[in-house]
Amino acid sequence: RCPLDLRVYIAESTWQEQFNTTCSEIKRIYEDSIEPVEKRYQYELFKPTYFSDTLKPNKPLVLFLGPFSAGKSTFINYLLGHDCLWTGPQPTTDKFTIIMHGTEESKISGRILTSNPELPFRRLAEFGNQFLETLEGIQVPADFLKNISLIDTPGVLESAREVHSRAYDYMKVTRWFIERADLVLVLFDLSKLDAGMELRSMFQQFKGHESKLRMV
Ligand SMILES: Nc1nc2c(ncn2[C@@H]2O[C@H](COP(=O)(O)OP(=O)(O)O)[C@@H](O)[C@H]2O)c(=O)[nH]1
Ligand SMILES: [Mg+2]
Repeated sequence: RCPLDLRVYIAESTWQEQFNTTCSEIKRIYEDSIEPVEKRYQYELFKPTYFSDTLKPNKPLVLFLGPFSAGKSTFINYLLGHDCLWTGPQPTTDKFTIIMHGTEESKISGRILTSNPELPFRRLAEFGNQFLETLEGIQVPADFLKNISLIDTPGVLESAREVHSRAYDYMKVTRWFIERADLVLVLFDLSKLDAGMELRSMFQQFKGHESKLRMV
C-alpha cells in the first residue's frame, strides 16, 4: 500500500525525510486499519501488542544505572531543579522510578503506570506483582521533561545483597529497560567502588546495546 505520490516524494527527498515519511505512513496504516480491529476484538486482553508500544510517539528514555550511593538520584534531582527523589548514603529504597512531565508534581503507582495504554510500560507487568510494588512514576513540571523521560533505578548491590534481597529478577528488569532506553548513564563514585558479580551481570545485560552506554 504505497500511493504514487509517496513514491515520488521518496525519490526526491533526503534519507531523514524518507525515514520520517515511512514511519508516519506505517503509523497511519496501523492507526487506521489495525488498531480499530485490535480494539474491536479486545486483542490486548490476551496479547499485549508490541507494535502499539513502539509506534506511539514516546519520548526518548534516559536510564540511570550503577552501584548504590553513586549519586544517581542526586544527579536527577539536580537536573529537575529540586529534591524530587530520596537520596542518602544507605541503600534503603529499592525503587525503579520513572520521571515524566506533568503539570503538577504527583506520584503514580506501578500498577497504574503499567495499565495505562498511552505509556510504553505495560509489558513491565510481566515481571510480577512484587516488581510492581517497587515501580513508581513521578510527574514533575520541569520544562526539559517535555522532551525526555528519566528512569532512576535502585542500583546494584554487592556486599549487602542478602540484607536487601529482591523479590523479582533485577537483571531481567534491567535488560528490559536497557532495550527500551535511548541512552544509559552508568554512574560510579570512585571513592566507594564496590564492583563484583552483580555489576558484572549488569554489564552483560548491555549485549547488543553497547552503543547506548555512557559511564560517568
Ligand atoms: N561528595 C559527593 N557526594 C555526593 C555526590 N552526589 C551524591 N552524593 C551523596 O552520595 C550519597 C548517595 O547519593 P544518591 O543520589 O542517593 O545515590 P544513588 O543510590 O545512586 O541514587 C548521598 O548522601 C549524596 O548526598 C557528589 O557529587 N559528591
Ligand atoms: Mg537512588
